[in-house]
Amino acid sequence: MKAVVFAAAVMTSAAVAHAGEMMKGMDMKDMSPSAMAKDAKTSRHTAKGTVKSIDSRTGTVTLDHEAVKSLNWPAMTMAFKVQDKALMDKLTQGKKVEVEFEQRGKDYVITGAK
Ligand SMILES: [Cu+2]
Repeated sequence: MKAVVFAAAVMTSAAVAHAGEMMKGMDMKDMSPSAMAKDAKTSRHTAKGTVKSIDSRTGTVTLDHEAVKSLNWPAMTMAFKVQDKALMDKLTQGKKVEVEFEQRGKDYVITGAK
């Protein structure tokens, strides 16, 4: 019983560490070559996910999103910039959304949501 609880705890912390890695991966280090090539030009992507938190001061939202095939991203939780305030207002905490986003430099910017 103890061993099972321990294993579950290890798995949970590993998952958290992995999420952290994925966030760093956003800085291009861990991206596969094909994903990097796609990132070189501005292209649009869509992601389905749930709004986890909103920071209106920095204009970012954190999404728990499903895999994004066009970027070779696995499902993860990460922060996105939001293009403008009107769009920001559509993103409420806990809402399930489908967002359209694009890469601008190091940022991923949400340009549309439904
Ligand atoms: Cu992501």
